[in-house]
Amino acid sequence: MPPIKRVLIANRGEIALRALRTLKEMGKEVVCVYSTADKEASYLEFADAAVCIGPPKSADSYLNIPAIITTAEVTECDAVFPGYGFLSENEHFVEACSRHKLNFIGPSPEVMTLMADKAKAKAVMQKAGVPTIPGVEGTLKDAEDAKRKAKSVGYPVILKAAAGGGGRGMRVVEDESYIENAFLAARSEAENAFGDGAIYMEKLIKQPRHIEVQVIGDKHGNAIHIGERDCSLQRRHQKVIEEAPAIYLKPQTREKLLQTAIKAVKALKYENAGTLEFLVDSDQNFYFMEMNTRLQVEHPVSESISSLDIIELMVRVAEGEKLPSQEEIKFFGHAIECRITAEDPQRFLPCPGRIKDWIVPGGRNVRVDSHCYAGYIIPPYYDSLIAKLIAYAPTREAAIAKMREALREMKVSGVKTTVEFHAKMLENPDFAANTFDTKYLERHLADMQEQ
Ligand code: MV4
Repeated sequence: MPPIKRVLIANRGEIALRALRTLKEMGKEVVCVYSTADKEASYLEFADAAVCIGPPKSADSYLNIPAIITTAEVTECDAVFPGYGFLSENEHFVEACSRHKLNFIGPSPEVMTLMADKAKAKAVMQKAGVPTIPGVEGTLKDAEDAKRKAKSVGYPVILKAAAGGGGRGMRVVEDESYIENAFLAARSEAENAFGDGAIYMEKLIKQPRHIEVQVIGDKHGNAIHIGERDCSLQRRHQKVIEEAPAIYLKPQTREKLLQTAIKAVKALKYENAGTLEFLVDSDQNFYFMEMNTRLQVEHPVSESISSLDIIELMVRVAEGEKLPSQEEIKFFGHAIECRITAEDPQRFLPCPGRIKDWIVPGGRNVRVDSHCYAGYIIPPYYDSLIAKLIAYAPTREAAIAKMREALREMKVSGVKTTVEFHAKMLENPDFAANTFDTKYLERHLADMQEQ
């Protein structure tokens, strides 16, 4: 693989700016694409070229494969950086890149396709010796099949869409009286959401933690981990706060988890950056859940504790370079990320519009990843993430103190944001004590908002 000269960033917002920074630092040229809704984005000025690829709707711009490939050709790019969301996990896009001799900075379309089918991914992981959630192999034939199999798995069970992720097409079933209706509901929901009604069954893990491992593989069969992240604080399957490392894990569990992740990456011959998601139960058992074949929103917390630039590693791996050895990766300290969104904090409804004041915190080990500025208009067409605030310190306590101060200094007016909500969360005793699970906000949001 020859060195990359010119990269098209097939994304928008904070991650487009994040990628542009590393690429320019590496001496690469950068081409940005944008929709007409994003023509005022300030990062477009930092690119070597910026090309409008269509109207606001994602389907007509950031998801428009012919428009993006054509732009890459016309501007003489030799590589594409996908970011997260949009086309980042679209195997047809990866194949189109390769047909047009564009180096896709990410994994192969084959592994992408495999991991997109959650039931197949689970079977492959099981074969590789990765612990998976107890349940039934493969997908369910019909409601009758679901009923029979739930008996052997034992209630409560959970039904999941094979094409799913993000909780859609998912149903918890407490006892046999609900199983048939739950199966039919899950199947039609999956059918509508993904055009694929395939459903599989697992035992329900109670009060789980969501802990994921950042991995990266190269073209030479090497694989390393960049530690784990705890993403247990979620609302409606949207992550709210992420941390690294996951102090919930006992050191022995952590070591086993990280080695398991590397085993999986090697078995898959996985290339480039990815994340293995696990559920961890109250007895420190961990189970593989899904693999994300892309860079994730929360990658900065892993960068903080490892001093690595994950996008730089992704580019180097795509150029055919060898990864450093695991022993060379050193971890230190604790990092917390707050996802600040332009949302009504009462009901978490998107709140697009013009930002009036934009004052962001700074100082030692405070990182703000954002494409926003005073006067910027948040378009209503895309996700509502306006800034990722990352605090890094030697200990979790010190990182919490740093984040509290950072949030206190953050002043955004003109649109509603979740800054205040995050400030409350960082004062929350359960957060400080690390005694929450993935359902915490579902249970406590109402009383938190009364305070
Ligand atoms: C589970 C589970 C409990 N037991 N599977 C949610 C999204 C999808 N990726 C899988 N999810 C879950 N699967 C078993 N067997 C609980 C969840 C879950 C969850 C997981 C991670 C983070 C937040 C969550 C919120 C609700 C449910």
